[in-house]
Amino acid sequence: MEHTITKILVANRGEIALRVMRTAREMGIKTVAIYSEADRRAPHVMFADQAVCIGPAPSANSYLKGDEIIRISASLGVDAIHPGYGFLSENADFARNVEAAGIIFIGPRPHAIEIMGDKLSAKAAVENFDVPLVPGTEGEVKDVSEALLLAHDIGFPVMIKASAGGGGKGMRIVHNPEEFASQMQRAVSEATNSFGNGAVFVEKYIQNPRHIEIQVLADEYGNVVHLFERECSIQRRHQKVIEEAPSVILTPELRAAMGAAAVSVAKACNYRGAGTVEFIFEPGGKFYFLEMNTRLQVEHPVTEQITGKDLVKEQINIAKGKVLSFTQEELSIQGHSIEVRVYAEDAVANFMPGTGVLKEYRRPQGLGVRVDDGLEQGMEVSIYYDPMIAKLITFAPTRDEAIARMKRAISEYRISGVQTTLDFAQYVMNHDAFVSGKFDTHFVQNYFTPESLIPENESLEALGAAALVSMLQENKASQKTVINEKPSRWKSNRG
Ligand code: MV4
Repeated sequence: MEHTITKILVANRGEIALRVMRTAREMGIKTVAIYSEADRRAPHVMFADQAVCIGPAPSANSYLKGDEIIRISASLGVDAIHPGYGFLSENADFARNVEAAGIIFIGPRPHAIEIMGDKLSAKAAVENFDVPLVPGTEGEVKDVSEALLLAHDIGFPVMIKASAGGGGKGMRIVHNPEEFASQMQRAVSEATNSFGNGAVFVEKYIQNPRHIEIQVLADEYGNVVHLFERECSIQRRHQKVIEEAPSVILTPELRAAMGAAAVSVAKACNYRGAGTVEFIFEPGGKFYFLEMNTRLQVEHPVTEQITGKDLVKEQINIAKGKVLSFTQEELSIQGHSIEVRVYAEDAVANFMPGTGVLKEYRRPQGLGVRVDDGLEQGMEVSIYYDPMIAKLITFAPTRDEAIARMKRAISEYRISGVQTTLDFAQYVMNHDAFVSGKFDTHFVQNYFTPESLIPENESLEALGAAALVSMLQENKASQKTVINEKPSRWKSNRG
């Protein structure tokens, strides 16, 4: 059945709210923004056709007030709610309440959100669908000595994972049998405290994997396609920092096999909408399903660049009840795309989040450069929300050209008032391991130290600790200066 959508409320803020509204407008759909008191003048509010303040800055009092958002939607004649990512996007109860109010939830069915929200139920769901799983326990392990026997069978090192965890939360690596019992006890109590669900399971620990995910789209009628992979191995403490598509490591055969596995995962939970199936990829070419993210992801633009598809438009058309307008065979990869997440963090100070006013904010432009952001010059990066300021995306015919374009775009970006991770991203773009494509999820840990961002002729050894301190202070002070002189290589975007 087809539904009409003439007005969408975007239950989110920042770059993703703007991203969704842009497509809605292109489709002739009216937009409603919700905003917190801290976001009164935010670009997503200015862009929307209507905007409603829903409370004070803390998310719990504003962007997470699901029932309030539904009430506002009903009162404004909203046909559909787009949740973006984060906040309410993977909340099955919210999705259920939206639909119960007679409003379309632009996303999967609540049932699929629930199944994929729990790792054990996700594994159980895909069991009969020919999806490769990391060797491990059949389901939950409760008895420690029984679990230890299973761990021996699996072979050390193993990983203990909380079923209710996700995105790296509630995981423990166990290298030898002696530490197994204590680690398992800690894992269970941690899971109980953090998630209210102490269920854990054990898997073989894959030592040096790459993190590769597949974008899928599914319509109401069981048609499912994949839009190839995103390489997300460059991350720090489970926070992705640089993503790209396609991955240098995949052959057409592996790509087709991972794509087919991802489609199977979607079919296993009767998926609808846009979703992402996460895999770990072992050196040698084996890959294993980890989890499915039942939302539009931060890094979706790189997929849009290489496929030419607007993923938000596809989401909306699926929500309208339309049949997918293309088949798998009609999809192909054109060119290469890289995304750098620009965080208000100080990479030199262990990526400490910073706050402050964007004194100067000038985006790079030009061929093959896309900036998805949600702030303007003069606005404040506050403590209340995610420190991601922007996503800088480049697109070019080849990977080398996409890297060159990214280096150019980073050097063109002007941000002062807050420290950003742009210089860190430039470091990665220049690193042999990144350029050659020979990297894994340990890239940051293996290659990055604060000294990486200090020009070679001023290395730590040469400077001594006292000199380093004064140099860092100088660096801080330079935040307040207008850039007109040519700063040194790595400092160029630090102030
Ligand atoms: C793993 C793994 C290795 N072996 N599971 C990380 C996030 C969550 N989706 C699952 N994750 C992983 N699960 C097994 N059996 C490696 C990761 C992993 C990772 C682990 C440590 C440090 C960085 C990582 C980055 C991506 C994935």
